[in-house]
Amino acid sequence: MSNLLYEAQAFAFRGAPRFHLQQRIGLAVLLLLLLFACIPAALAHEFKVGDLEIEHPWSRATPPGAKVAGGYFTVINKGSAPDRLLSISSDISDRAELHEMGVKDGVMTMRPVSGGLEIPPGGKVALKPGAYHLMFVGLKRQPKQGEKFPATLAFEKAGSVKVEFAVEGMGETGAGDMDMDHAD
Ligand SMILES: [Cu+2]
Repeated sequence: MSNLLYEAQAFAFRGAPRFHLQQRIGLAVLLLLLLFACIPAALAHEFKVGDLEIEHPWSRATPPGAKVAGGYFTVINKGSAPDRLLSISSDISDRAELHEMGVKDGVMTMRPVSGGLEIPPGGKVALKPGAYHLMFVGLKRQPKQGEKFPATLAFEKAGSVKVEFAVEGMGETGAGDMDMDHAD
């Protein structure tokens, strides 16, 4: 028997197997954590048009009878001129509006953005719960968790681009961001 094997065996008989088991469980937990950490990245999707990148458009499942659903994504402008998000359309609703949140007299309100949403050159604008967001108004059906629905975004300079909104769970707030109910 080689010295190495003998040593390994001796080590094993001194309670090493238990240590190894714990190590293995630790490793399994770590791998699971890594796997879960990778899931959002795997679900992330992006679209390009001109100098713009549209990252991870997502919406939220709605309860039966709901008339509106939110829409969120990030636009990155890699160009040297500002662009503007002018309009959004989708078969899922009668229309889509661009909203912004604000506080008026201590009350959180949202109002339509007029004149489009500027995307500064070399910058990005995030549409997310509690901030700028899309609102699909007059839902023709309820978006279901796990599906994707198509929409078209129209930009002033870059033109139109078809994207897909990934529908997430009803409670999804988007990476822990503040959430608001839309009661309109
Ligand atoms: Cu809104």
